[in-house]
Amino acid sequence: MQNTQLRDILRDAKAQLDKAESRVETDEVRVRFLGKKGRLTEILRSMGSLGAEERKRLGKLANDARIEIEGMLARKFEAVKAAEHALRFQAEAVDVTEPGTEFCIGAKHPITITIEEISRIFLHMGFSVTEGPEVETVFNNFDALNAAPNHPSRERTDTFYITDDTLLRTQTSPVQVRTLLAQAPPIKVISPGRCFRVDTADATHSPMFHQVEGLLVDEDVTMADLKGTLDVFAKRMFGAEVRTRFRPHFFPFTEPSAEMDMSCFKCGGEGCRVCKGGGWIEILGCGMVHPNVLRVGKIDTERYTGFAFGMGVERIAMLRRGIEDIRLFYENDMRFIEQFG
Ligand code: 2NM
Repeated sequence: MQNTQLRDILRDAKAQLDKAESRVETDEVRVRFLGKKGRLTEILRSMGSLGAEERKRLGKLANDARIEIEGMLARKFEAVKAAEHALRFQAEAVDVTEPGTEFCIGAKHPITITIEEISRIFLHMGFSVTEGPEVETVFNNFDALNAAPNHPSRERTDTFYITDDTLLRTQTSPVQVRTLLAQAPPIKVISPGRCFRVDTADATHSPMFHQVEGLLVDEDVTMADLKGTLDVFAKRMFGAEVRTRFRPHFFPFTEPSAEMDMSCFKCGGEGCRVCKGGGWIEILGCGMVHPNVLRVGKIDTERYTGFAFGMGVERIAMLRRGIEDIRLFYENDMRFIEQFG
């Protein structure tokens, strides 16, 4: 009778193992047959009541069955383990020959690069860099800079007002007004930053743009210091071979005032596309600080004089890098931005 039982057990164990699909299911089969309450264990336990002969014979058969089931379990265990691994390897497979996903680490904006290049040159000549707010008072932006009460640049058609006496600065010179109010001579600063003017954007205009302005106040400062400083700047920025010239101009905050041209860095002054045939390129405005401006900072105008200058960063960047449209700086097309990093 136990003979047939053992055969059934072996057949069932084999059938159940054939169906098992995982290590967990395989182990469940082991428990059902070889566990404490397993079918084969029950048989071995029930043999206590048999006679010695019978127990010996059945004991051997049951033991053979146990060994066979253990063997099947071990083989099945290896098989499902291999199958599980194969599945997992397939799911986690990495094609190491595939090109990596490109990731963007960013690049400095060409305006940032240009501001850094300009600043470096003036830092080498002993200037400090000062910054100030983009929202300014009408006083700092216009009154302190000697702009007449009816000066056209004050109009709402030219300047972004926030209230009657606050605005978006139209130049960075209010930073220098702040410096004049806060410090005593000698003063030697440059102020890079954003400026805003009501303007329709085209290839050369943007309502938001950048300037670097400079201010130097000390005893015995003359127009010769201004010319020497700005000539060195032009040569360091555009090449040692460029020459500079100063043309009379007018600004409310300087007297006398001038615009500085440099000989074309492309054609050397022969006349080409870059200089529009003239051989000279205008790069900045400058002048000797108007006494009215110095007096805002309570500076003794008998003892001190100063020079100041201002340049458009976009214009310098466009000239140096052959960029033809100012709007490219503000479209944030990475194909443009990445070319300068
Ligand atoms: C320019 C041209 C000439 C200028 C003047 C001052 C200040 F505050 F000292 F009076 N800062 N910058 C200045 C002078 C700016 O830009 C074309």
